[in-house]
Amino acid sequence: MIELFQFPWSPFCLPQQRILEFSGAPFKLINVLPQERSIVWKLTKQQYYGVPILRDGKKNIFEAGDDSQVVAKYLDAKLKLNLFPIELEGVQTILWRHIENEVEGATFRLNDIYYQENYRRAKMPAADELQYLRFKERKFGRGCVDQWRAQKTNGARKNPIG
Ligand SMILES: N[C@@H](CCC(=O)N[C@@H](CS)C(=O)NCC(=O)O)C(=O)O
Repeated sequence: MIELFQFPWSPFCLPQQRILEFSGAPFKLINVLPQERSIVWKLTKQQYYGVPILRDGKKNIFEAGDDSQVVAKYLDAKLKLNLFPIELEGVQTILWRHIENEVEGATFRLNDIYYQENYRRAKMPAADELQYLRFKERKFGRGCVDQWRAQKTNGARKNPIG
């Protein structure tokens, strides 16, 4: 059975989960603690510590670069989903890097506003929340999560449809 190693609220991981759900294939989700990735490091033979990664039998699948889509394309080919139609390959190559950087980056920040609730919901140890906050603040600056929370509706439609 395919196993997806992930953070449950990561916009880099959620699409892989949705692809698996869409496919109808049996799969298992394994939540990796953001501060403790030794399982990922071991499975990738010390080549990668990010998530998501896949384990499929003896194969471990992980990204090759910031803009690669190794995991999604592996699932697409294995499960015969045709998510990357050949006639759209050019457009997809142009658009993908923006989705990868801007869309997934911004949505990650929006999900991180709820990191404490997310830890609880995923039954991840509450004691690790501090390390998560520290990691975010070292990357994005002190108070970043509070700032994202305060700014979360900026740019949102005043009268959202639906
Ligand atoms: N381009 C990769 C990016 C994956 C990525 O950035 N994952 C984050 C967490 S969801 C990560 O593990 N970053 C390394 C770190 O946190 O040190 C993908 O789409 O899978």
